[in-house]
Amino acid sequence: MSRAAVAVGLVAGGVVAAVGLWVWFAATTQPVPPTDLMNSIGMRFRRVPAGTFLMGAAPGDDAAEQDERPQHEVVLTRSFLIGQFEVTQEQYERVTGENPSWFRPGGEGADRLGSWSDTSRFPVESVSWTEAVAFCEALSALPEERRAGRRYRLPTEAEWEYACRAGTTTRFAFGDAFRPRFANMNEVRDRPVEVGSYPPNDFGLFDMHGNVLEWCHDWHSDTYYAESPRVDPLGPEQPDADHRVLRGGGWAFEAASCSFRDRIPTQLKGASHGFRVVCELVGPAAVENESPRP
Ligand SMILES: [Ca+2]
Repeated sequence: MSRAAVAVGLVAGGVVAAVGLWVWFAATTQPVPPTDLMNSIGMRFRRVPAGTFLMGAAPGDDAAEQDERPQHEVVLTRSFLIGQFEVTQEQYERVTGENPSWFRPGGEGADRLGSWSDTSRFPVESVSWTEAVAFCEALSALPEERRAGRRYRLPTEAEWEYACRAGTTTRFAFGDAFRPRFANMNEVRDRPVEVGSYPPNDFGLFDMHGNVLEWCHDWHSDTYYAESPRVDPLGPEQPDADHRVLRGGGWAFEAASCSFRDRIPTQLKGASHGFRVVCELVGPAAVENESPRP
């Protein structure tokens, strides 16, 4: 079925009418839920509400690793704006002047792109934790972003898992079993795809499961969950090693549940490693937009 036919079908079914503001993106992408903020380079954000959730693997999840246990209650006291999509190659290059991605025309993975000649909406990958943080700082320093009172950072691991679950308690945000139509992972494909090619979760976020793994702010520790603060945890102060957390699995990995944790050294990078960012409002923008604490 053509994209136009699908769009007509959706309209006829009342789906688009029901949500009013949904827009239609590029050829392979899904309808995009309403965006709460779009910044000066076109990055879209959703405001995720404050709330309480169970972080980590449920006791009966036999596939979970030890560092996903024990499952524990976490309270996030503030809402936050998180990217609806992984940072794209176009966005990364616009801010840094570089596109380090393996999967781009001229890149080492170009032979796997098939007929794709434009990877601008692929997630940027082959980015280290240090480079992801540098991107956040460079984006925050853009004149338009400074004027608007917007600062960027990586999500904390708790924010990431809360955003991924989107109120669900199953292993994946789409159920307890992996289903390939919901995420680019489990080695179904041999490369990343354009961001937003799979359905969003209930918070309107795309590709939390799969496509590329996403760097989080936190250091990794195998034992952190046994001692994590209940309120707004920021990860261990002392890591087991020079390891930061990556979440969500990727195209080259087995199906990764909401609680799955990966970690690698801060300077390491690969063709499965990308990120998304959180936007913080400061100054007058914060007063106008920040939700009250619960
Ligand atoms: Ca992802």
